[in-house]
Amino acid sequence: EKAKWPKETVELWERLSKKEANDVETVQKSIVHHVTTTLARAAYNMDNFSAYQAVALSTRDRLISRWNETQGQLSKADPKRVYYLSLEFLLGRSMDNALLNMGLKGTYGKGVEQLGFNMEDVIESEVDAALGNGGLGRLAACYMDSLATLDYPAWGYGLRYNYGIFQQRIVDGYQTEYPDYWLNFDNPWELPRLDISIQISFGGHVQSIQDEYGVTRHNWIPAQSVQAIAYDVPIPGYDTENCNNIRLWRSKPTKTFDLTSFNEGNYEKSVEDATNAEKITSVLYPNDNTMAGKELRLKQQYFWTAASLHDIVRRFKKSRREWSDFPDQVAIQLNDTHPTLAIVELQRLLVDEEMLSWDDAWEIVTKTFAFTNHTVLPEAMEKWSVPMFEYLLPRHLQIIFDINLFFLQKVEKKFPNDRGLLNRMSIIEEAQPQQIRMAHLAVVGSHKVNGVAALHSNLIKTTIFKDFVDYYGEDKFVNKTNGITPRRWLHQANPKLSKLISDTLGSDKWLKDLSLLKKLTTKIDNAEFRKSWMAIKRHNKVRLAELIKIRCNVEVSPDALFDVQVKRIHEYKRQFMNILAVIHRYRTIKSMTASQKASVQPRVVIFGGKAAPGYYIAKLVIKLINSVAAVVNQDPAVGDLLKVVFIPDYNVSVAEVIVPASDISQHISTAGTEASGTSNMKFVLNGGLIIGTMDGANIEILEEIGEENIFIFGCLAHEVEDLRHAQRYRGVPMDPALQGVISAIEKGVFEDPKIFQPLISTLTVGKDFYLISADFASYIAANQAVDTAYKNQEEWSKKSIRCTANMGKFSSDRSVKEYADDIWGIKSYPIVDEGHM
Ligand code: NBX
Repeated sequence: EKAKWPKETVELWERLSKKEANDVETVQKSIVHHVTTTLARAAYNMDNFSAYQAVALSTRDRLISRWNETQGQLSKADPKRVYYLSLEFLLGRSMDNALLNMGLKGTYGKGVEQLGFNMEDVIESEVDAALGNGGLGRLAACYMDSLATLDYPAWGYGLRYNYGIFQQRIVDGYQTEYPDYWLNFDNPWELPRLDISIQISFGGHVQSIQDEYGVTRHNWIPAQSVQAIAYDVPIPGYDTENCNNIRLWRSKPTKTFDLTSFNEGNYEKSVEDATNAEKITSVLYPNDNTMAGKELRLKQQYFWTAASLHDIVRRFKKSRREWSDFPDQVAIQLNDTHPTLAIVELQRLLVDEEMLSWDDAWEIVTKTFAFTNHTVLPEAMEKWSVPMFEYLLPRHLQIIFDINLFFLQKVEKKFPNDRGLLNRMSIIEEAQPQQIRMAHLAVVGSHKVNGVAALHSNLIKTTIFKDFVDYYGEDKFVNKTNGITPRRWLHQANPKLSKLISDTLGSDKWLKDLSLLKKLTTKIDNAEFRKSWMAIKRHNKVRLAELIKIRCNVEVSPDALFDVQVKRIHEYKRQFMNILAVIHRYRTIKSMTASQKASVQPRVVIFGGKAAPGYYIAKLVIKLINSVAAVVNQDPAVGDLLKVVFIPDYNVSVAEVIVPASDISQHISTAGTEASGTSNMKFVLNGGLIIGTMDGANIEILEEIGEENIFIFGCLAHEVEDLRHAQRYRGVPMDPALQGVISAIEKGVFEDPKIFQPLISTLTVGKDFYLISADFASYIAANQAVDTAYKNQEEWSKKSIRCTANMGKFSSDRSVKEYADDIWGIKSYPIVDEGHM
């Protein structure tokens, strides 16, 4: 196109599209420009929020240049790309992260301060992008940061929900939910692509006809359709010009569709249909690790996978390659079973629309997809009822039945005469009504299946996917231990520690090669260094104490041991066991003489996390924590020896304050239930010790940091089954200490005991599914070991440094490299800095 232009025009464009300079004045000019034009404000009429908006707009300009340059160069080179399909991207705030990754934080900081604003306050004005529930969504965000930082050609695909995860407030000790309308003030971190609109259809019926060669062709005649509109979120890498993209889809009514009803004279119906179209991307489902089975959720999943695949296929077609080259150009990663319909949709596009043979199409499909499993909990396994599915996606249902038929025929060939096996492996569960097992479909349609920590990857091979391992062989099932981005979780969240590390190691290279932290080990015996290390922890604790004062109106001493459990509230994560142990601690202190009390290690127990709105037992746990806090915090017999707080509305930006301030954090799931956990990695990276069970990634953290630096307790995964059996059939009595705690609750020490009866019932002998009683004694002992260890601050500081020093493995850079090499077959593609805007 450039070639058509006269030389002068080309030169003019080149001259005017030179990249902006990185000096303070240039930055300030751009900020002021946005204040006076985009925001239409006067300089003296500004608050922190409008300052934030202006800085954000200026940051966004630079992001867009990098995004354009990266996408332009990648379009030309057209290397193999990975597409990460995730219904959740829990990004949190963007501005601080973008400035740090682009190396512009210092310049912007200076510029903003000179303009009369405090950079931290400006940063704090940003609302979180909370388009996720917990670990799964945050993992997607960490992986996007690593993919960009490592210069991998990668796009994320997700949904642009109008409402993210609900806001949690505590009213009378109970969780109450409020809508998170995060788009109230325009979102500067997205680029609406109103020109990119894809029609997505639902319902109707299938027409089967013979073509001229006598082959039966299936034609889906849908009943309705909506539009998918693209919104692009730029993801800048750290210390690179590469800037990747997350494309989020928004649903809109189609114009033609409105008109049909309208012309039929049914104005009301046409407006109703339009509203229904917008509903699809209205709200994020707030359940984690449970399956709700709602029709709207299925609509979300199809809307998103169909739009994404259409986009991916369109991009592939531009290169005019053979269809058989598709898996050499495209890798698609399924983040849990939520995007599994993409497998069916690609098969449908290839067979029905591109006229490939079934077998050729299926080979392409299975070479393209890979699937990550995040849980073994049965209640989390996605299943869709066949009648509901057929109503929404009739042609896709036929294809699923065909996939299943051909698959079971092969299983039958390999393992003849085993009806039980066929029943177990079938994609269709023979229930009333029949159910589609999405995990089976995902395994059958993918070339690799991975778990998210070593233990978990082994567990899925021996439990939920055992038959599939027997059929496909071991090689299809691999482990990819989760990781976290050190850019957000250390450099951004803990700037003082980041600086100390860079000063000590002589560079900030460790931020791109986390194994370099190992060198900190040489500083462990340096008292001066340990002092600086602990001073930073104390600074971070003061900051958290301020947040606790503001959010909970409780004063806590930064000299006490800060004990943290923050994560989604779930029975398997055992926050209940934690608060029961806190009650035990409270009762112990109450029974002490003054001189005994003098040797108690003061502790602040900090909880945070959301419960799914319909999860009654989890919500009662929150109520119990708050009831215990109310009693303990005002008991003069306890004073500063024990404080309990529940920090409301835990989210990514609150985590950024909590994680660097923790002395000990709790990762105490029943062995075999937490697939990996990722906050365990965040805490240890920040020099916080952990107490935990032999579950998920705790095991690998232990291997890296050494057993003397972690507090492990409780039964092992392989013991769980026997323990449950013994409980149920041999009536093992409740642990006596636990019995004492339960009696205290039942006596009404913490509000009306009737409230907590359903919670206590979960501990009834034979019904304690999560083995709180079985693990209770060892849990109490481990907590005592923590107290004892903490009293020796010199030794503790050595443990703390050793923790951070040995966390190299848990960078998401390592995880993403493993995916790239072993699953996706993609190479990094650093873009060339041509000095363009
Ligand atoms: O994924 C979490 C696991 O529980 C963690 O152990 C693991 O570390 C993390 C990342 O691999 N799973 C999770 O967060 N699941 C969900 O949030 C979820 C959301 C919706 C849904 C099912 C699960 N339908």
